[in-house]
Amino acid sequence: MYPVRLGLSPAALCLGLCALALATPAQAQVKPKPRSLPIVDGFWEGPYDWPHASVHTALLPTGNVLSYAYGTSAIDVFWTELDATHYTASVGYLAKSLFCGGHVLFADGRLLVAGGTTSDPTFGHVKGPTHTEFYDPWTHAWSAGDDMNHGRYYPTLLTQADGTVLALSGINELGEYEQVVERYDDVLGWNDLQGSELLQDLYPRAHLLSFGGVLVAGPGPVSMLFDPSLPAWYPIATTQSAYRAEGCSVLLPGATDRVMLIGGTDDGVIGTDTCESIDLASGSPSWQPAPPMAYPRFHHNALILANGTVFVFGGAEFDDPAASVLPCEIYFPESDRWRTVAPLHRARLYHSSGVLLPDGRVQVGGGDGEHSLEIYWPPYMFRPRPAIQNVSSDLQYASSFTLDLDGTPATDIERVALIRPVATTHSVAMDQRFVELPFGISGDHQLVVDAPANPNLAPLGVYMLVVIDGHGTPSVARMVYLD
Ligand SMILES: [Cu+2]
Repeated sequence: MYPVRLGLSPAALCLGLCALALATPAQAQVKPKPRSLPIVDGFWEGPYDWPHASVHTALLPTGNVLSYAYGTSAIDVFWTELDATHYTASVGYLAKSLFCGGHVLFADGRLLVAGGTTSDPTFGHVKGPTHTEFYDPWTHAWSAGDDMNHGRYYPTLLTQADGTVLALSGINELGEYEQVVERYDDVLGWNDLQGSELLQDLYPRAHLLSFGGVLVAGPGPVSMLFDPSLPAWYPIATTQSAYRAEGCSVLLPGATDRVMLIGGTDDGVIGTDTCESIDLASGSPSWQPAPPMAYPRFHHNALILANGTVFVFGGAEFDDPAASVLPCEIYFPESDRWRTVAPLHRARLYHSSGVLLPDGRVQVGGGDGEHSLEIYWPPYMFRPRPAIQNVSSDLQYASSFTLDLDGTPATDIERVALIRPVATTHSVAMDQRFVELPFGISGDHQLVVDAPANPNLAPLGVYMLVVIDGHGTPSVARMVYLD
């Protein structure tokens, strides 16, 4: 491993930008033309040169960010761990090719990576290995996990209520679509769910719902509901768009079991700006049109921000790098509207990824051949922010806990939420969820908060805890463990 150092510290940057923001209202009177301000549109920091294209990016419980890519052989595969606070990175090599595998933060805080690719990606990678690896964020070391029963290239991993992990789909070791769903349990290892066979798309858009069912929302048009306890599959609804390949699917904040599909491509050539959503809590769920984005996109990513809005970056309007979409967009679930925000510095297309950081910024990297990293500062980074002074880092299901605020009046707080750290690749943010918690005021600067009672709403494991004020401004997150 060797260290990498980036140029600019967040503190120095904030000082510069805050000065810019403060200087502006007076200028606005003589210059009414709309202009981009960080406090309105956010700000993209960077780009920084990076040792690899970040095909896979995962937030770790330490607050550091792990990313990795591909190489011409397994020993060529770089990984990096970035300390996004101090802007230092460690770089190493993977023992196995985990490129195009699946990943989630396991319940114990290690990153579980399953599958990958067995052959040189430049010559077509058509077989999936059975191997799995764990990355330990505290020792910065990889170790081999149990082999799956089936090889998987382009699988999705999804954490269940009890912290076990499902592996869905992927191309197996024979080069065929793997139809069996298997489950990882750290005592029992990997086991097939007998009777779970279903031919699925690669990297299925899977979401755990409040009643324990799993919605697989494409990218194909027929949305399936999977009951892992039986197991059994049921067709639940058909999308209005035929196909949403390379599009995104988000379990929406501010609702239970509401999922939105964002963009994608039906033919692999032309992207769509259309979106649609489904409410699985309704009696007869069906896909309904949602407001379109300002730009058609595929190969984009959609990440839940710290204030419960949905940030979309990257992608292209059609299959040409010249058609890259640099402007980004934020969806506001409460008002059901999109807003276009600051443009990326670099195109973020196929094999790009990103994660929400604990301080509320978004780290973005990759795209094939794009050896760079840039960091989005959402508009809330430039507003006065509420702050958490003290909270237990170990939360228990169905119990309340006190949360002390640092100077922020308790009456300013409108929402308290747990945000699951994500691992992203191929437009899929595995395990992404934003869980709102009921709370009351127990002092001038103190809240009493109810931890989730239903583990399907918040599976066992690590979360970022945030408080959000009436302006939609979130605090810096505290990492907590829910069990
Ligand atoms: Cu790939």
